[in-house]
Amino acid sequence: MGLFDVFKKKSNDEQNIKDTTNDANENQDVVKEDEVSSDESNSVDIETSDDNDVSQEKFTDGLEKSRTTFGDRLNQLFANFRSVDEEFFEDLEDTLIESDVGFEMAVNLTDQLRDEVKLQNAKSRDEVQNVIIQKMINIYDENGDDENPDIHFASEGPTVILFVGVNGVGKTTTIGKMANMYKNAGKKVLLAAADTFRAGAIQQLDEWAKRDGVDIVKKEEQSDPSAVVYEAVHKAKDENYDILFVDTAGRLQNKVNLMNELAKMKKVLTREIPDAPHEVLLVLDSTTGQNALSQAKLFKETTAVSGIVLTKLDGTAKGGIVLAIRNELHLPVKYVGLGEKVTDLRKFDANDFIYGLFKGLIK
Ligand SMILES: Nc1nc2c(ncn2[C@@H]2O[C@H](COP(=O)(O)OP(=O)(O)OP(=O)(O)O)[C@@H](O)[C@H]2O)c(=O)[nH]1
Ligand SMILES: [Mg+2]
Repeated sequence: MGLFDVFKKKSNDEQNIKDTTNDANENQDVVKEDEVSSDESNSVDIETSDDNDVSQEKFTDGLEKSRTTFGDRLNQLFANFRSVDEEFFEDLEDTLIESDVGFEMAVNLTDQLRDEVKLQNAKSRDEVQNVIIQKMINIYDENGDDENPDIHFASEGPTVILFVGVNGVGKTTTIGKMANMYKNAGKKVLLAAADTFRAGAIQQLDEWAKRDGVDIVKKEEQSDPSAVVYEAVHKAKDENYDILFVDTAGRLQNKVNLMNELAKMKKVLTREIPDAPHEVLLVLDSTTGQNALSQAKLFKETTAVSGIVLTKLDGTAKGGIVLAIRNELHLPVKYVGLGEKVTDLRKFDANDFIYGLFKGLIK
């Protein structure tokens, strides 16, 4: 059994999923949905920048805070390095826990590193540091082999992307950013304001539509979200839109309502476009750390999530959550939010991310 099988088993066995929406224990009623269809052969790669170096620079700039704090802690650990003794490994474990890679992972990773350091007979600070960095990069790479970080596009007709997640994580903002990105890439973009629940939500998306110069389907507050989706998917088909982004409510009266609402929206979509939605992107706020992971587990149980958008990575020391997501959820992080501005969205690139986290550490 490999390291991550151990993590997976342990987290399945032991992790208590906390409910972060209103109603914790009612998900038995929720309809389990079919897998999200995907057409990998037709995936389109949208670059956020023409130039890779520039893109990486922006990425690492955005990660500055996350990197600095996580990196600072690791640097501090190595600055205090005297020898590879038990105290060092305890400090390492604490550092990993604080960066939110997850408790299980921090403990297991430290165990693995203990063995690896012994195996490679690493003694000096630089040797130990290199072993640790290399190991973390290997683990990250290994575990993402079967994950596709690209957006799946419909083979023909509109691609429908549904955004889900609890309130305040950044769904609407991400749609605003992504709509802009795809519009600039020459796509015909339509937004559906299917969060009819929260006061101001429709207006918020409407403002993004105006700012981005894209079209929107909206109805009055409290109207049936599925009616909005119905109208939007018809419009998208009839008027040959390339992409339909559906904004959903982060909070309803309770979790069952929320999940049922999502199921209903999907039913309306599939009636019009059988393989829709082509993506269900779960938006997670990285500043909530392990809580984000619990939310993800909950959504994954009830909705066929196809990928993650990790927001607010600009404001957190908890960059380790990316490792936790990969290891515990096996869902690809597709995009990351690095700020509130329209340009603060990046396609997730694992190497850039690792580089961002460890930049300055490798001498
Ligand atoms: N710093 C930072 N702030 C972000 C990012 N993404 C979103 N935000 C902010 O987070 C707040 C909530 O974002 P929304 O897009 O309204 O979140 P939501 O998920 O649509 O929330 P509900 O509609 O209430 O469910 C806003 O103030 C956004 O500007 C990000 O990547 N970085
Ligand atoms: Mg919203």
